[in-house]
Amino acid sequence: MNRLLPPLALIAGLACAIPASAQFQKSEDAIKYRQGAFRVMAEHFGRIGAMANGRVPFDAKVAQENMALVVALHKLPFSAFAEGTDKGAPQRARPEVWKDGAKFKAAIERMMSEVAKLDAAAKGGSLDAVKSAFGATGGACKACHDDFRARDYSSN
Ligand code: ASC
Repeated sequence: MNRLLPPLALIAGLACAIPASAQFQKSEDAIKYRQGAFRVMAEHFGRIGAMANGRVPFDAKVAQENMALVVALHKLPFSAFAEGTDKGAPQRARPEVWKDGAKFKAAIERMMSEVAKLDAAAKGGSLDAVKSAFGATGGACKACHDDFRARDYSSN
C-alpha cells in the first residue's frame, strides 16, 4: 500500500496540472464557462462592494463568505481563454487577449494579488481595510477591462 502512494500522488498531481482549457469540448463551452465564472464572481464581489460603499451595513462575516467565493472563482475564467476561443460565441474579449498574452497575464496577476489582499482584509474584519482593498481590486478589474474587454459583444 505504502509503495502505491507515491505513484498515486504523482497521478493526482498530473491530473491537477492539466490545464482546464484542455477539458472544453468546443470553443463555445470555454466562452460560456468564462462568462459564467466572471458573472458569478462579479455578483459576490459586488456584495462586498455594497458594504465597502456603504449601500448596505458592513457585516464582517458576510464579507468573508463572499470573499471566499471570489477566491474560489477568480482563477477559473483564465483557464478558459485558450487559443481559438476568440470565436465560437458572442463575447467581449478583444483580440489583444491572444495577441498580447504577456500583458494579459500581467493584468491577471495584478488582479490575483489584489484579491489575495482583499481576502486578508475581509478576514481581518476591518471595514476601512476592506474599503481600501476593494478599491484596489476594482481598479485591477477595470484596468484589465479597459485593455482587453470590448464595449460590444462580437457577433459570433
Ligand atoms: C465589479 C464588477 C467588475 C468590477 C469592475 C471594477 O463589481 O462586476 O467587473 O467591479 O467594474 O471597475
